[in-house]
Amino acid sequence: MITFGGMIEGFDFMPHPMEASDVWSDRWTSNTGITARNYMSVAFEKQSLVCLAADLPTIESLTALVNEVGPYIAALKTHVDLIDDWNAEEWVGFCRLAKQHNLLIFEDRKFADIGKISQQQMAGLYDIRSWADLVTAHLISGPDIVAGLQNGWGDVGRQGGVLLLAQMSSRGNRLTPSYTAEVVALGREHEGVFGFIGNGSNPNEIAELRTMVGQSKLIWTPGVNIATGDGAQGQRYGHPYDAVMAGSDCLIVGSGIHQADEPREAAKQYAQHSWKGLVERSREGD
Ligand code: 5BU
Repeated sequence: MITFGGMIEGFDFMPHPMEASDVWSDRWTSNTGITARNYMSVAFEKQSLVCLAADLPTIESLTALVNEVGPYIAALKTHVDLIDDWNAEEWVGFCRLAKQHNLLIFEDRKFADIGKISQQQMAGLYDIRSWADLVTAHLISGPDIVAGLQNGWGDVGRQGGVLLLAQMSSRGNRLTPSYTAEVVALGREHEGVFGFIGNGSNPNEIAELRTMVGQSKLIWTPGVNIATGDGAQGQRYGHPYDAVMAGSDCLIVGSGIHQADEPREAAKQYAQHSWKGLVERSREGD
């Protein structure tokens, strides 16, 4: 049930549900794992289903961006290997800052190797297992990759969640519908998998993926921008509201925010579209 309650600046056109379960509906009751619940709680508190794809080249620029948009996003997605001045010491400080903003940290590493090597790759120079709350993986090498990644977190006494790539947003990708179905069939049954990556540029594909996935896992979608259509180098974009209405639980937005003239205003807008979609979706009983 949606209960009318407090309102925050910028969201006064929407009533504020009292409990996360009001707005997440079956997704909340069907997902009791720590990563899914943490994400849904933070998204509820911030009224934002936005994950910032923070694809900037220096720790200083990343820090400034997170300070600017932190209140309007629920998660922070990184590609550690594109940061020119990455170093362990400053990275620890940056992750602390992300936690001060109550953000889940997501390394979009797209692991793809055999289980044992994936476990070792969670360590290494970047030591992803020590700071990432979630990571992406392809299932191309078979199901043991999920156990390998979970063992990686286990090696440092942490817990985390894996998002399997079931679809991609880029033009001409090779993740065919039959491959998507196989990924979903396996991932649905796996405790270490808390969700799937879907193609945010195409609401029909998201809806098909949602039908396959059911309620018990989340769908996170890159390829989202208020300016829909083709992006740079084969990227494609769909609208944030449409993606949520089609069944996406998290909008991964990069250039729509970090290349905007006013990143803070842009983040706020994406948050509003996403929250409006979630509230309307819950009213429709989805
Ligand atoms: P953009 O600037 O909003 O296009 O950034 C998209 C981000 O999402 C970028 O970090 C990609 O690595 C990431 N991404 C994607 O665009 N498409 C996919 O299918 C997957 C990840 Br998986």
